Order: sequence, then structure tokens, then C-alpha cells
Amino acid sequence: MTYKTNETYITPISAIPRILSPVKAKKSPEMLYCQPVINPHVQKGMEKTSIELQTAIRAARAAGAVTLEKFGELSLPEIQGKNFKDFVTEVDTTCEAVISSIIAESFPEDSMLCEEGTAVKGSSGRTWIVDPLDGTLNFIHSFPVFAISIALKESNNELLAGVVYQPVLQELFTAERGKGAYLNGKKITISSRSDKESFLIATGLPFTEYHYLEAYIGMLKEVIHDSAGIRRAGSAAIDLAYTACGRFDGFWEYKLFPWDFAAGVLLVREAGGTVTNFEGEHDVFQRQSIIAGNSVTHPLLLEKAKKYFSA
Ligand code: 2AM
Ligand code: CA
Repeated sequence: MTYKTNETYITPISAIPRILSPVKAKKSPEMLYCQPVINPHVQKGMEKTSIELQTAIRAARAAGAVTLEKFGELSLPEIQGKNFKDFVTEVDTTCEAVISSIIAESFPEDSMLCEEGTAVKGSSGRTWIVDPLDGTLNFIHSFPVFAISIALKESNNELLAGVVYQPVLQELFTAERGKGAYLNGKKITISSRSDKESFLIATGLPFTEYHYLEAYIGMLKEVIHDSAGIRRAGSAAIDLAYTACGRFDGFWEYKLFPWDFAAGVLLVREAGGTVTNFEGEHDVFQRQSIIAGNSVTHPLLLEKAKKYFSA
């Protein structure tokens, strides 16, 4: 059940089916995590949002409440190795169950592709792409940089809607195709910086596959020279959201999955930025590499990616 007030939508954690949630609430979380959600309809300058975006926001908020219940309190048995250095926690799987049930209830015809394995084949041609907890390693280490990422794409791979929600900071990044990108209801735009000396560039380091380590280091060295600084936050969804709102001037990473970048790609594009893969192609779902930036940083990073990564 979602309560609606003049200014806010509130999803109490009790509204999440308990059967989906092995995470035990210790102290009445209803009030603790009833974070005010800015009602998209009452935000000045924000065009009326679709029912799809509203649903994605509701799902992201519900999952965010689950993460906050457990943040800083994970015990070892709750953490499993998915692959080498790739972890999954009970929180990832609970969040995924919460999000997928909310989406499936509202859009039973749509397909779903989720990081922890929930896969639904629908008839509509549209696909929800979900990362229930992006930055799991950070979450495990109580490093408060993680997000929920939910996107909706059409069968031609064009993105329709995207949400990246950072529960600790209560930052909600939203975008719909053709309607701009927003942070907590305020319109955001890509950075306008154009001088190398001031660029803050985000990236992701290789962590499991090392065959491209030399190429990556080669590119990294050049970007170090061509920027004020580099950041490795550990969540591609947040890197892209921060690029969309101008905190970062650009972002590049190799070997990402659709759930890591789908929502963030729409955020950057709707904020006026450019996103391609390392080949410069617009359809980012064809490969696993991402470059995002403004009219100066995107070409700069693309040129270096082509130099170091083309065979
Ligand atoms: P995840 O937390 O959802 O798995 C950043 O490099 C991206 O890689 C993140 O979006 C993160 O998504 C993923 N990732 C998976 N394992 C990682 C690891 N050991 N270190 C850093 N990032 C990891
Ligand atoms: Ca991820």
C-alpha cells in the first residue's frame, strides 16, 4: 500500500510482503524509513510522470528501505560468493524480490531482467532491467555508496524510463525519454566544464577479468594526465547518475552488465550528455563497455578507449 499526501508518496516497509523478506526488522521501520518521496506531480518544472516511472520509484523506495534495515549489520553467513570476487547478499535477493513483485503486479505483460536471476518473459516487447543493489561490495563493507537501479527499455533497445536511488543520501535520480532528468524532482544537467585541468572523471577498475588490465592501465594513465582527478566509487549506477547531475564530468568502464548501466545511461542522455560503448555506438546493449560525458569529455574518453581497447 502506498500512502499519498499532498507532497509525498510513502511506502511503509510493512507493505512489502513479509514472505519476500528474510530480513528481520528490529525496530518499527515504518516511520524510520518512511522517507518522503517528492511527488513527481507537484514538482515545479517536472513534466507529469508516467505510471511506469511512478512504479519504478515506488519499487526503488521499497528496496531502499530493505537496504537501510540491514546496512552496517550484515553477518558473514548472509554473504555468498556468486563468482570469484562477485558477491551476493540476502539483501540483494530480498530487494530483487520486492522490486520484481511490484513491477510484475503493475505490468504483467512486460519482461524482466534482474541481476540476481529473476527473469520474466512477457509479451509486450518491453523489458525492465533491474539491479537490486548496485555496489554490493561497498554494502558488505558498510561503505555507504550503493544504489537501486531500475530501467525500462523497448524491444529496439531504446530506454523509456530510469531510476537510480541512493538510500543513504535519499537521492532519487529519475528520467524519462524526452522529459529530462531529475534529482529529487529538480532538473539536472550534465557538467559544462571544458578544461582538462578541472575534470573529475569516474571509472571502474577491473576486478575479475585481467586480460584487459594493461589496456585499462594505459587508458587510466592518460586520463590521469588529462583530468584533475579520478574516482572509483564501486557502483556504475551511481557513477552515471553523478555524471548526469554534473558531479562527475565523465565516466568509463569496461565489462559492465545491462543492469549496472541501463537506468544511468538514460539519466545522462536526458541530462544532455552523450553515452556510447567503446566503439562509439549508441546502442549500449550490444556490448559491455560504457563511456559517458559532455561534448568535451565523451570524445576525449572515446578516443583513448579506441586507442587502447580496439584489438
Ligand atoms: P554490483 O555491486 O551490482 O555487482 C563497478 O565496477 C561495477 O562492478 C558495480 O556496478 C558493481 O555492481 C560491479 N562489481 C561486481 N563485483 C565487484 C567487485 N568485486 N568490485 C567492484 N565492483 C564490482
Ligand atoms: Ca550492479
